[in-house]
Amino acid sequence: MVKKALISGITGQDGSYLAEHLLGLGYEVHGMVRRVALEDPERRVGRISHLLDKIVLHPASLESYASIFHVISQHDFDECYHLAAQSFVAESFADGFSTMATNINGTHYMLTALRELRPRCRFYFAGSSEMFGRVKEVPQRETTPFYPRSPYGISKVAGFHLTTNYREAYGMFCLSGILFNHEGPRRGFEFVTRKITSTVARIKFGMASELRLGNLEARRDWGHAADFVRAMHLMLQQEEPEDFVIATGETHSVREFCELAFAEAGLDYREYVRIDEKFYRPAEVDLLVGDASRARKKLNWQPTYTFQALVREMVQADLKAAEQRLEAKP
Ligand code: G4F
Repeated sequence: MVKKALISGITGQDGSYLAEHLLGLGYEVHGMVRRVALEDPERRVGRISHLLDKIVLHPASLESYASIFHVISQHDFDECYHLAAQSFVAESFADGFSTMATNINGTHYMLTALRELRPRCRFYFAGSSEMFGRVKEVPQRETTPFYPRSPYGISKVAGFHLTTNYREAYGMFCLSGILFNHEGPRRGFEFVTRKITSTVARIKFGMASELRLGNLEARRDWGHAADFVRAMHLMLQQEEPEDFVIATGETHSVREFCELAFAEAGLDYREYVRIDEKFYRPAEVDLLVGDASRARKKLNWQPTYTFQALVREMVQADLKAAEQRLEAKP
């Protein structure tokens, strides 16, 4: 029997890679999309434009329980991947109220509707390394206590506990993936990796002269999103629901990312990168590095991309896109 999967946040970086992966495994893939996106597909569903004739999109919003309930009532879903969220940490400092409301209520609505309508549907919650925040141990693993440092991190801790509670209180197959940073050419431009690689390309083609960044010494465990979505699927295939940390186990600074990315385009980052206080955060997460040994052992998962290969792919994709934009100009 063909399995049916529902993905919230299908238009995002992870949603698009996950949809491709599940289609490749023979799934029937459904996605929840905001109505505004459906009305403006060219601009808002770009990452899945190549999949539109293979997937089913449903209008729904994380702010509306009724819309989520309606989507879930339509099909007998086997698996639900809840990826939709306000996911930009800096924005959560600017507007903590809407981040908390959307992320916490959205997760609660998904779980409640599933419990009501599809209690046998397996549920994946997109947890985050931001839940570890001011880290209590290095590297961080499933048993490391949480200490979130942003409204976004706090909202993810709440989502994590909601997911655990539905598993324990109602016996549902619910789990959280605690994913460390994962990037790729489809990453949003507001996140530091894509901000760097897209600006490198603009500098290379004379469309920008500098790159303004905040904390260059912040360190992250950066993997590739295509590797990480494989782990999401594997988690839901376990016999018993259990949470997993997904990470590469390597940590690099924003400065190192800059150095490699500029070098990939034949440039020296020191000539272009300027520090701008505006991009510093009120509270920072300085050293995130994950221990994914549970996933390696139980899911037989491991990343295929090295840090260098990730940076190279992102820079090359942005160089190509910038060149095409230049050629398209009259
Ligand atoms: O790329 P970032 O904005 O990602 P961050 O905050 O680590 O969060 C991302 O990864 C999490 C873990 O998977 C997700 F939960 C979350 O949704 C998101 O996908 O920032 C990375 C680091 C930070 O320390 C930031 O202070 O880069 C530093 N940074 C320095 N200058 C900057 C900048 N970040 C951004 N976005 N822009 C800058 O100019």
